[in-house]
Amino acid sequence: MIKLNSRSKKLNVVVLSLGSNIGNRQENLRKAIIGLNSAGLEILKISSIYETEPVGFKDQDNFYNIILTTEYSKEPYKLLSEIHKIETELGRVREFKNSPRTIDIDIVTFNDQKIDNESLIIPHKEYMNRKFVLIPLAEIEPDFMFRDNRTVRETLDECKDNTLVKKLFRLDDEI
Ligand code: PH2
Ligand code: MG
Ligand code: MG
Repeated sequence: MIKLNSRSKKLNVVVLSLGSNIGNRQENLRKAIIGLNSAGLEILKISSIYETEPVGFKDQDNFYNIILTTEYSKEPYKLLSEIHKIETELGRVREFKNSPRTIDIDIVTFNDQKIDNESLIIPHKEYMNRKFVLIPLAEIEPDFMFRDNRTVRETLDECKDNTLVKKLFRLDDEI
């Protein structure tokens, strides 16, 4: 009997968007990445950190946002429950829609899967309208193709969001 190594498992490519606008934003992002890695996600690429103006509810502090590309061997709902655990551990309290948060981890895409129900929508409904998602993703994977057959670069070219998204620095050395 040949023992297959774990690399032979089917791996899903998952794009994640992380944001923080309470407390030590850089530290919150760093801890979230470590949490995701401990939960079984293999981190492929990490964008720079971007300081971004809030989209939606405006009366809150600027965010730090980052994009990760990852590989994951389990199913989307398992990932969602791992994400909720990490968000809770990092002190996230859900007050109202788009309220300030220590950490928010959103699944942007999960392979080319489409899921649409109460607890989980994939791809993320708003990715095409958010420069804080598209600019960091374009930094690391400009030719990545969404389900609609448009690349990140093309989606960004057509995005009408005009909030400020300012590149700061890379986290890699600190993880
Ligand atoms: N997240 C939101 C709503 N608005 N704005 C910025 N700049 N960054 C975010 O991560 C963000 C937001 C909902 O999750
Ligand atoms: Mg979000
Ligand atoms: Mg979220």
